[in-house]
Amino acid sequence: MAQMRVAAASVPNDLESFWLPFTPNRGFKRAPRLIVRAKDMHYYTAGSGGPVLDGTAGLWCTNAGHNRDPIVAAIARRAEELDYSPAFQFAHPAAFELASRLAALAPGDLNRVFFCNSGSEAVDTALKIALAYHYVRGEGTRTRLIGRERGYHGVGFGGISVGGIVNNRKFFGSLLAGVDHLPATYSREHQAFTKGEPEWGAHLADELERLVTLHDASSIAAVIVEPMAGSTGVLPPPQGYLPRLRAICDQHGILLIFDEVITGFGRLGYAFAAERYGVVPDLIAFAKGVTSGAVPMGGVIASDRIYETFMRGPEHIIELFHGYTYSAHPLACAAGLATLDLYRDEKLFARAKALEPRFAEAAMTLKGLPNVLDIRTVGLAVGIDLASRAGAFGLRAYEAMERAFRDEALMIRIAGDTIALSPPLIVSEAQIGEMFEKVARVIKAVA
Ligand code: PXG
Repeated sequence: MAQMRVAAASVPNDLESFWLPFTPNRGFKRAPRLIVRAKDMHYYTAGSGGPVLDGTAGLWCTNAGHNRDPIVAAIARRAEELDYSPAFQFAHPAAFELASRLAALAPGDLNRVFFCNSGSEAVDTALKIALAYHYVRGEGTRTRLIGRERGYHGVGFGGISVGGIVNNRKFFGSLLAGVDHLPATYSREHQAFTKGEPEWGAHLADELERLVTLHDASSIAAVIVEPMAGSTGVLPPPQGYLPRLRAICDQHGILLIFDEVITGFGRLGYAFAAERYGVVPDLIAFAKGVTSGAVPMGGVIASDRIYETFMRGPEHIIELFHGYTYSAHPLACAAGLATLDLYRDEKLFARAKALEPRFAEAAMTLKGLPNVLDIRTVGLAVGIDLASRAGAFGLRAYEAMERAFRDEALMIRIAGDTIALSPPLIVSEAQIGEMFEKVARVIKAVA
């Protein structure tokens, strides 16, 4: 059949063949939302409609805005001069340059950068480095990985195993063995309508002590958390929670991994959330904002101590049996360098920090609208919980996303019945106002 279609004079260009990721395919194909180009804060659709305001920086990634000229030019130049060079046993100069720039942005002794192509790969890379680190230093019994309920760490088997989202786990068999989870840090009862880090909840870090008592530290390799849980609805860490987690990890020789795939590159007003919270993890997973979404790239920043632990044995032997064909791809490195230049030259992280109070204030104007159960803000991110329609979890927010796109020319993200906004860091104060006015109308429309 496939052969016949290929041989046919004309292959139909319809919507059937593309199986969309994390999308209800039938609904989409009945009424597609097609984007054909983008610039700065806006998308443009296939029809004659006007610009659509990007309320979400793509999928939390276009932090410098869309199609920025210096990034586009850097990618074009690199495509002409070096399409590809092997990632194993060979390298190209821009990979070293980007790694140095990232090491300079990262806190403490996080100076060693391993490249991959997505957040999911970054997470699996970080977990594998943690396991291998203990192995090479002679503590191979440390194999257990600890994640957190409501955590999102991508869709690889490592990531869904340490992740805490039931729909990302339940279809996929037995997952990784030897994983446990900390409780989520969110409590509506104690935290509703908080701007920034809630006061309640630091004690939940002590649950790690309980897991250490249960499993023994000698079996635990690493703990992985998002400093701010993004995908499950913007859950900022309680005040003091992350330092406590760090202290408990130190006490028991457990590595601390921050998944900064969303929080990295200015979302919380700093290069990394680690800086905002004054906590230096052992490994940072990053992706998304490193290229402002323009070319897929991810990676892990490891401490000097971890890197140096691997640098032993005969010098012709590979120290870490891990890597991807497209690790440090030339186009991604070019995009990354141009993106970091933009962040620096336009002071976009500081801009996000300066806009945070205005953004939080505008978000809180939604309080009191029909079905709004909670609003959480941190940096340039907000989660807005809506009450579910009876017997139809997720339907109200789905309708809100549809209406926002079609009636208000605004792109929003949804998770269950939570709306999430996380605009590019170039957003203006006027656009922040516009965004929340549009969301207010949408929330009323789906009441
Ligand atoms: N870790 C975190 C913290 C993430 O948020 C990943 C890993 C995986 O990245 P990749 O590049 O493999 O997708 C993510 C991705 C949403 C949304 O709507 C969030 C993500 C991706 C798509 C949508 O919140 N996060």
